[in-house]
Formats: sequence, C-alpha cells, structure tokens
Amino acid sequence: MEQTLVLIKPDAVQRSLCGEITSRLERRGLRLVAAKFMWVSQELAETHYTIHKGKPFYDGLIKYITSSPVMAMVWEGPDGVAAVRQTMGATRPTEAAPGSIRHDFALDVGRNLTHASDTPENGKKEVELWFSPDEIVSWDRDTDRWIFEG
Ligand code: IDP
Ligand code: MG
Repeated sequence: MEQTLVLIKPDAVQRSLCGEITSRLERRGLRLVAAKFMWVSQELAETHYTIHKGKPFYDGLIKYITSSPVMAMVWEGPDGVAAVRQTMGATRPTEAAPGSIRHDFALDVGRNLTHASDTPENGKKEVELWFSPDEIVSWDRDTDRWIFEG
C-alpha cells in the first residue's frame, strides 16, 4: 500500500476547505492513516521545500506555508501517490483538470491549497519528515475489500 503526505495549506484552512478536501480523498477510496493540525516551523518548511531553494518563488513559498496552521495527513491506497496528485490537479490551478481540487477552488499557483508527494520515494521521505512512527495508525477498513482488489 503506497503512502503519501497531504498538506491542507494555510489558504485552504483559512477558506474552510478542510472538510471538502478530506471528503474528496475519502470519496475516492483512499484510507486516512494519520492527521494533525499544526503550525509549520521555519525549519520544517525549509526542510520540506529544500528542493525549491534558490527559485524565485522560494521565499514567498516559505512565508505562505508558515502563515497560518496547516492540516497534515497521510493517506494510502494502491498507486496512492498518483491518485492523490490527480485529485489535487496540476500545480498551476489554470492547468488543473476540471473536477480536481485546484481547478475547482483555486486560481493562483501561489495559493493552490494543497501539497501532495510527487513520487512514492518522496512520499516515504515526507511521511517520515512530518510524522513519527507512532502517529501512523495501521488499520483495516470494513469497506477495503470493495475498494482495493488485492
Ligand atoms: P506541487 O505542489 O504541485 O508539487 P511544486 O512544483 O513542487 O508543485 O511547487 C511547490 C509549491 O510551490 C507549489 O504547490 C506552489 O505552492 C509553489 N509554487 C510553485 N511554482 C510557483 C510559482 O511559479 N509561483 C509561486 N508559487 C509557486
Ligand atoms: Mg512538489
């Protein structure tokens, strides 16, 4: 089962979209295994976005992610990373597929509501960065066999 880190970013929290976003992931069939509502420290923000250091939008990105609380979650499912990225939509909301979260609720790349890991390897790394092992809840859902074939 593939795990992915999802962040409901400050703009989505401020716009009261936590329910809408988690609802879409639940509806898709993904399984929630961890969640916390938190402030992002400067240090965590910089580690999480280290790959973007030096880019023109980096300072604004760090300011954005630390500007208000976020909801951090781990979701899992078969091909979970790709499934969640698809539900979020492309990074630029104006390029996101209709029906995706970024298409339906956002306009600006600098206010695109969510983060989702982009590869299974980064999913693993990001889950380890944001959550300790005892915060990950391993459980069977009664509907699993109707959603996961294997
Ligand atoms: P992703 O979140 O879809 O994986 P990345 O390219 O990894 O997109 O960029 C990380 C985040 O940085 C984006 O979600 C967005 O918030 C911000 N970002 C990316 N490109 C720009 C830009 O050109 N202007 C402002 N913010 C940007
Ligand atoms: Mg990314």
